[in-house]
Amino acid sequence: MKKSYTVYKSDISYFSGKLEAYLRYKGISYEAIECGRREMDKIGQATGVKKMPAIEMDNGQWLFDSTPMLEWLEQQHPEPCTVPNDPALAFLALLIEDYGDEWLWRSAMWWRWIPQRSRWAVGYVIGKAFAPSLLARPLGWLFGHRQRREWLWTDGVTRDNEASVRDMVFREFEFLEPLLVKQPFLLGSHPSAADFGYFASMFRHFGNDPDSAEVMRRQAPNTYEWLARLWNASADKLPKVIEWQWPETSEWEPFLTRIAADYLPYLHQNALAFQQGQKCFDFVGHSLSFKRTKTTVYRVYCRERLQQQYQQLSASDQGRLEQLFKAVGGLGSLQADGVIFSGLAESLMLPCEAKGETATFVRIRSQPRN
Ligand SMILES: N[C@@H](CCC(=O)N[C@@H](CS)C(=O)NCC(=O)O)C(=O)O
Repeated sequence: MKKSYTVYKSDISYFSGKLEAYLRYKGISYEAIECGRREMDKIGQATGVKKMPAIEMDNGQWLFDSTPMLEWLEQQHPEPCTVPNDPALAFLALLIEDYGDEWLWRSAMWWRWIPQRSRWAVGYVIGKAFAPSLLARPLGWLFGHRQRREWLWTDGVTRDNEASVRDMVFREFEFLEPLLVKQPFLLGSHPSAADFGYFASMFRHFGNDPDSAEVMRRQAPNTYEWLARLWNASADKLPKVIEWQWPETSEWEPFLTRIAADYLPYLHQNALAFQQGQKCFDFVGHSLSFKRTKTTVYRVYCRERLQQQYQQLSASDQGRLEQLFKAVGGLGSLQADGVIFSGLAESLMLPCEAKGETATFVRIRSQPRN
């Protein structure tokens, strides 16, 4: 029997892992289809964007892009809730989801595509999914080359800063390890949007690829355990009452600093570059800088969403967040220069009708980055 949701995904895909963990926790049944060339073409023709994951519904409508997808699904399937009922904490959960989605991507690309063992292993898996056996290895090789060029060497990563990009994951372990000893999920007793955002890089990349998975098993066993806990979480195994924690314990400080002094300034500088029509810009952050990093319209949309969510908060909730971030540099770069519109918001309103684009149109149209 056809399920109402057909999920197009891959078992090595960052955002597919995020979506599937969410669906599993919610107890939402779905039929999963592993993506190859045909499925990717189908997604592209239906949504206009050739990226996974995507969901085809039995009424012919489609969902795509994991963040608006989770938002839409949350409205349809509110229990168990994954967005805290405290509006300030809800904002924080969405901010962490976004940070996990976008900021950890670069380090995940480093760990997948730089160490030879991981590059060959994952390249082969991708090659097998997209080409006949004989061509799997050459295609995997080509894909690895494309990924390194697109997401590292032409995106601000150089021989000088690549060690810092590699080490981003260790900064996350320093944060996650003590936190996950104290509590099962990032914001307390139950999974929230923050967990799912973090899960994308941690499950299908860091916890999966040969080199980083071994590093995680040895250096971050609590994080490794959390991956399985979240993947296998369900409301009936958890306490009836959700206890959310306001993030004020000491391990949060370096993490909140990364958000306030690296990620939000990155989103701001990226949005300014977009507004000024620059294809790339020199990002300067607190712990990392990227010369000639690519301007990414999708991340202008991410900032626009966060700004709108922040503006909807009451003055007192905004005040609590300001207070939380005060010691680590404040939330100034979230608001700096006002809302810069990406022009993407309308196309990401879900669900969407199947667009019926031609495969050629989707192929020649440039892919949005993330
Ligand atoms: N913003 C999108 C990003 C989706 C995305 O980047 N998907 C990757 C796999 S994790 C993809 O399909 N890439 C196709 C490609 O690189 O050609 C989301 O949150 O779903």
